[in-house]
Amino acid sequence: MIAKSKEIFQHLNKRRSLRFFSDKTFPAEVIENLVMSASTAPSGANKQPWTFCVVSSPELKRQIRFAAEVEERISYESRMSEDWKQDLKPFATDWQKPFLEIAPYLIIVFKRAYEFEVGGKKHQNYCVNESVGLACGFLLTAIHKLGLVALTHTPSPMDFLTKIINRPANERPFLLIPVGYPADDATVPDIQRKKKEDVLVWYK
Ligand code: IYR
Repeated sequence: MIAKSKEIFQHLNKRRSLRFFSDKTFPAEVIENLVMSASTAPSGANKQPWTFCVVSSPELKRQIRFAAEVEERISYESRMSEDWKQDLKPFATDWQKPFLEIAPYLIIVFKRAYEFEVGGKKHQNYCVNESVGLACGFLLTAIHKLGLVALTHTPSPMDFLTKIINRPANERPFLLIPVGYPADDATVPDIQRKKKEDVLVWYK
């Protein structure tokens, strides 16, 4: 069990967020299996308050990239604090998001704040952020296990996604996750994970 748990850690420790994608694609059925893996996550009162929208249409990807870049440009130029921009220096990010057009699939995860009952009355969901966060964790793990890469992208604000793909009023965008293969010349930032003594506290 110790050896197996070490293997799991070593495997998950190899996962990296990727910003440089290849346009190489893979079967849609793979994405469907990944989404259904995510949808096995625990959720408040088992309400499964998530919708995974998968965009492969080049035209929609183009529109999403354009709208994201409009918002990101404003964010980098005026909305983000100096501290924030300083903290992002190791990632060398800017407002340009070509990966939104290059990656074969964009999974747009929506959280469902409430459901519409018959008759139109609203029924609240519970622990929605926790639940959808867990489902996204499952999704990233499944993507990594398969040898594919992803980016948990949060253009801000994200409401343009609701409009472009025409989502209902009970859904709000949660994460935009391009999925695919890394570009041949992909690089990742030189960053470290925290050590055990900085993240784990025992009470024996
Ligand atoms: N949304 C911007 C900025 C950004 C914010 C965080 I928090 C990051 O971890 C990385 C980037 C962008 O995607 O460039």
